[in-house]
Amino acid sequence: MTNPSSDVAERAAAGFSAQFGGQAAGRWAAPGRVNLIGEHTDYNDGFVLPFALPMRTVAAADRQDGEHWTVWSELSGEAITFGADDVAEPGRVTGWGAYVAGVVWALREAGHQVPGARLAIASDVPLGSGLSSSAALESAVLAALLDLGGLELAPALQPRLAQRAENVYVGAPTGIMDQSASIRCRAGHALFLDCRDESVEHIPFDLEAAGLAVLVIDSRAPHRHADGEYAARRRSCEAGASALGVAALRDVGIDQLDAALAQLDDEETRRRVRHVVTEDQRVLDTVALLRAARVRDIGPLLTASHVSMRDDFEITVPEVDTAVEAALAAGALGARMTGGGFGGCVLALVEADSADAVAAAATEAYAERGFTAPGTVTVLPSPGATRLP
Ligand code: GAF
Repeated sequence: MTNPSSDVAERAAAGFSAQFGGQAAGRWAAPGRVNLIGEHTDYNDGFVLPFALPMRTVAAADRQDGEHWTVWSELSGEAITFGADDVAEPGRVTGWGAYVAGVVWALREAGHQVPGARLAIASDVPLGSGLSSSAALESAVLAALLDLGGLELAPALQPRLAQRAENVYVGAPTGIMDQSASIRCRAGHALFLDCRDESVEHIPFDLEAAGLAVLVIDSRAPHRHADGEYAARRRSCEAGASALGVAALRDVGIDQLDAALAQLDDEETRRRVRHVVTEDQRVLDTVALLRAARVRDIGPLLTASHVSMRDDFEITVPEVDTAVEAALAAGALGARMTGGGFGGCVLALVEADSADAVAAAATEAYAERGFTAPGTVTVLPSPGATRLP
């Protein structure tokens, strides 16, 4: 993983000039995220607590005549153009361009007059690491198109639109967390999101004041059937809710968990339900501790979340478990996988002065097991999507 670079905005602007000539009308940035706690709860109408990363995706853009969108990406090194026919229905643009076309499609479907545009995209959000590079791309493009077109869409309504781009146009059945984090997070805070009504509370998460750091360890594990397994977990949760006669697993309170589990015949469904119900409670407990400025005390909740993902939800892989175990053995206050699973990143809450030692311990544990060396970086809660000056 690269360290957050400050020049991603300059790269987008320079890419715009090189590709299209002239200056972009503006630059819009949207971050990736880590989820502090609350995994696979969003599509169960539950609670999540992500914060935005300093790594972000930037779109340098201006309008162009007609219903044409031309998008250059630093990563692919190529420009694609699509028109009104391509956004008339989902699926016509594929690959990375689908995330951009999907936003245009979703805006038009919601009745907005989307201006034609030229966009140059640069990003330092790592791809395929479970840090929401897709949501960052969607959110940066959405911010650019809204501003360029003078379109009115309240920030609280933007995540749902970006999620529709991903769910319907791209075809990935993800929840509302990642787009909400990219658009609605604030610097120095975690975003406590109720995924049922999308109400939010910005919870102070001042790591520096507490003498703490969040270390993100990129497991570099190859994603193993992540899309199919994610969809399978959703189906299990829906089956559990249906068997229990509730609209969503959010409706099973922690006090009702034992009774609910006793009603379920299938052992796998029982474990999936137990993860979601206990994870919702861990989010609420974490929020209560953070409100009381007891940041260190959230460590055991983070680790309990990991154990639940490993044993009940079964979405971890050996590289991820190794990173968590090594971090804890080296003195981390808590550690867990973050994101959808089957690879991706681990976050460890550490004393600020022990971040290097915990990172070194993870690297050593990987070497002992013959895994590709992990990426390590410390991160601070950063701002959500914004137009850059
Ligand atoms: C992925 C999804 F995109 C989110 O909606 C969420 O379900 C997460 O996995 C698991 O918590 O990031």
